[in-house]
Amino acid sequence: QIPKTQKVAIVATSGAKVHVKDHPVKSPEDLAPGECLLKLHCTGVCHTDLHAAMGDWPVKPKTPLIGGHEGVGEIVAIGKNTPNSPVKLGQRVGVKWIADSCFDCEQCRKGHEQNCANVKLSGYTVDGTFSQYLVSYVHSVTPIPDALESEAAASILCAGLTVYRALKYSETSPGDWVVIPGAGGGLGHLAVQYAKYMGRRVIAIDAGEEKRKLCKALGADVWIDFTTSTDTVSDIKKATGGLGAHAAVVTAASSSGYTQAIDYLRPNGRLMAVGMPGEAKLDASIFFVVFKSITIHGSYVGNRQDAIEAVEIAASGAVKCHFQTKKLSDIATVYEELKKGEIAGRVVLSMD
Ligand code: 8ID
Ligand code: ZN
Repeated sequence: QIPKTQKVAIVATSGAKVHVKDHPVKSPEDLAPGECLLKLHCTGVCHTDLHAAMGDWPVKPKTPLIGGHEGVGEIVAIGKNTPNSPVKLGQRVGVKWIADSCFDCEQCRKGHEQNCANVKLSGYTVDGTFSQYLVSYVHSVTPIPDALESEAAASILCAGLTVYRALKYSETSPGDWVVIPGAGGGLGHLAVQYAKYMGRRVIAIDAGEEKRKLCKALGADVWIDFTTSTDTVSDIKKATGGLGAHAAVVTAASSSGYTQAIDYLRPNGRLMAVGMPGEAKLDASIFFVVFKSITIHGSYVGNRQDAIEAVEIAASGAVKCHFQTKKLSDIATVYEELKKGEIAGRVVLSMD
């Protein structure tokens, strides 16, 4: 009962308006070994999908493009002659940004699947989850535990996984202070929760009453509104006994989220660069990076193991995505709201 056509949200060329249209479903007979066909339940909308639709990153996406990389669905077919599939027909699985990688190159062998030269990126170099049916890869999908509903799992597959890994490599300890610029957004609100789960103290930075309430409800110790604070560095110094924060996990989608991080970090602090404005340069004092022994660490999504760990923490109930559910046909409005920074938490699109 797999249909021949489906609804997808597609951009014809970079910067064109996203629209919903009919699109063929790949026939199960045509799946290559290692491929599987998913019937998607839902997908999150990440700010990266907006970058992809606009084509505003230096590495360009394919066009026409079906975006999306936070999908959850059920396996309805597996390619013939697929050896050793770790997932079964009927199983619920998630699709993340790393759609698939070769697993045999140096980067893959070291667990850096993100940096595989032959990586496939969901909703960027291959079509993504803004579709009812999707071709995915049995060795790269993430199994979703029964305790986690599809809508609650969706945004863990990019936003959750990404901030979980950034915190994991932040070299902070329980009790340490972590600053999160962008804390009210999709990645940021999950970063607040993973950080609290790991016993860190959190300084949440974002704008507006709705995001303040959300961050405080999720356990942020300190809130700073970047639109009204007159001196973020001194606010952070004050909150941390004059010493500065141990790490910053910057999830803001603009370069302004990176401003002053070197100033508010304490010596040996880590700047975890996560937010990806397309054109901006990192403006950091070389002198103080050296003088304060600061580490700048680019943290790019995560590998299969990071995904499983992030999902398991969510399944335990310790981290919950705060989301509104909308329909695939609402996607153009969701992009407009993301552009204006109006979404506290995430939007998840239902495919039914
Ligand atoms: O692997 C990665 N590194 C990765 C993975 C997924 C997403 C990186 N990203 C990137 C996205 O491409 C995007 O550039 O992270 C960025 C944030 O994605 P998002 O969380 O999906 O975006 P959002 O929901 O719009 O949240 C961004 C928040 O940043 C705030 C906004 O108010 C919003 O709440 N913000 C901005 I814009 N400027 C800020 C500033 N100067 C700021 N918050 C504090 N200070
Ligand atoms: Zn994403």
